[in-house]
Amino acid sequence: SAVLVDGVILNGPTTDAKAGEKFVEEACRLIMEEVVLKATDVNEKVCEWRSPEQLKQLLDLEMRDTGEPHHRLLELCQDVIRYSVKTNHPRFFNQLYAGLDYYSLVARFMIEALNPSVYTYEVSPVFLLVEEAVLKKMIEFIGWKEGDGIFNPGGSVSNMYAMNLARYKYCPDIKEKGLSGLPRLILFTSAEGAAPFLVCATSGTTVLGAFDPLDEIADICERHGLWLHVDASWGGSALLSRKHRKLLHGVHRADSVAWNPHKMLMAGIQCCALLVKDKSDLLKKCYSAKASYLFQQDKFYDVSYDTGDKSIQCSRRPDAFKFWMTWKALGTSGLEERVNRALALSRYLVEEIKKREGFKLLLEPEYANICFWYIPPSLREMEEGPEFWAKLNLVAPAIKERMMKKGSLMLSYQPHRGKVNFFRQVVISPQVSREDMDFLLDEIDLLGRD
Ligand code: ABU
Repeated sequence: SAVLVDGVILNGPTTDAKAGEKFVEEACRLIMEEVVLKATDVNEKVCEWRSPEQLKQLLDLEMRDTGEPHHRLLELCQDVIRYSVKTNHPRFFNQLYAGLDYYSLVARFMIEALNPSVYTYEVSPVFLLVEEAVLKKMIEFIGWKEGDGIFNPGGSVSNMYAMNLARYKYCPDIKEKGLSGLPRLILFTSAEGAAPFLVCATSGTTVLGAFDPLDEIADICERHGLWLHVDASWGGSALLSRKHRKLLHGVHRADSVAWNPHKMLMAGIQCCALLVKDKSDLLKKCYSAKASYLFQQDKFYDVSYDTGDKSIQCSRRPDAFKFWMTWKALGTSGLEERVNRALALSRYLVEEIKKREGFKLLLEPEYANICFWYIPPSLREMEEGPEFWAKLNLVAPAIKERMMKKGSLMLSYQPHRGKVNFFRQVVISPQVSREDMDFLLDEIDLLGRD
C-alpha cells in the first residue's frame, strides 16, 4: 500500500530509469559524433564566433518552472557543442593545452559517470591508490627518492600550496598563532629586515616558455635555508624526455614542484599535481582540518589512505586517474615521444618563421612557445622606431579578430615586458603536423595583409 508523507508517495523511485538511460545513450552518441569525430577534423572550424549578445539570442538559457523534453535537451546539447570552442581541434593553439587524448577522455567520462570524491578511501578506494601511484612516478621523474603530493585544481593552486607549506615549515605554530604571531615574511631574500622563507623558480614560463637555472638557485636556497619551489606547471613534462629534461637540471634539489599533466601531456583540464619532497606529513600538518565527519580515526581500515585531510579542498576530483590512463596506454616511452615530437615541431616552425618574409621571431625558444610578430607589407619598409612599434602593436589583435570570425585557427597574442603585441604559438598535440605549421603561417599572412 502507498506510504504517504506530507502528501508525497514514497513507494519506489520516481525517476523514469528507461527514459534516462536512453537520454544518456543518445547524448553519448552526440558527443561521439560532434566532439570526438567532427570537432577534431581539420576541415571543420575551430570556433563558431558569436558576440555575447548574439549568443544569448541563439541559446535558450532560461531555466523554467517545468522541465524540457529529452529531444529539446538534445537540441540544447547540440547548440552547446556548436558554439563552444573546439579545443580538441588540430588548429587550436590558443592555450597551454590542446588536442584530444582518447585515453584520458575515457577516464574523464568514467570520472563523471562514477562521480567519486577523493577525500576518503571509503568512497574512492581505487582512485586514491591511482593517485598514490601517479604521484610516486612523478616524484621518481623529479629525482627524489621519496616524497608526497596532492592533485589539485590548477598550477596557481599548487603554487599557493607550496607557499603555505614553506611558511608552515618556517613557522610550525602558524595555525595556532595566526598571521599576527609571525614576523614580517618575505618571499625572496632581502636585506630589509624581514624574514625570507621561499624562493619560487619557474620551469617553463607561460608566455616565453623560459626556464630558470635551478641548480644555481638551489645553491642560494641551500646557503640561506630557504624553501625552493619550482613552478614547472608547463615545463615539468620535459622531465619525461631524456633529450629535454636538462631544461630542469637541478629540479631534484627543490622542496616542492608544481607540474600540470593537463598541459603538454594532454590529461584533460584539470590535472595538476603539487609534489613535495618532505615525507614527514608536512602537507597534512599544514592543511589538516580534521573534519570529524570524514576523517574518523577509529575506522576499520588504514586511515592513512584518507588523504583528503592534506588537501585544502573537501570534495576533490580524481584527476590523477586521467593521467594514469594515458600513461598506461602510451607507456613512459609514448609520453616521451609526445614531448620530443612537440619540441621538434616547434623547431620546424621556428626555422620556417626565419625563412619567411614578414615574420619576425621574438627570441629563440627554449620550449614549445614560439613567440613572433607578423609584419604586414605596409610596415615592412618602415624604420623600427616608436611609430613602427605603435602600429605593429595593433596587428596581432586585428589578425586574431579575423581568424576567430573565420574560425580557421586560434592562437594567442599578448604584450610582454615592454614588447608590443606578438603571437605566442604553442605546440602540444600529436594530432598536429608540419602541414598545420605551414597552414598557420600561410593563414596569418593571408589574414594580415592590409
Ligand atoms: N596557467 C596559465 C595558462 C594560460 C595559457 O594557457 O596561456
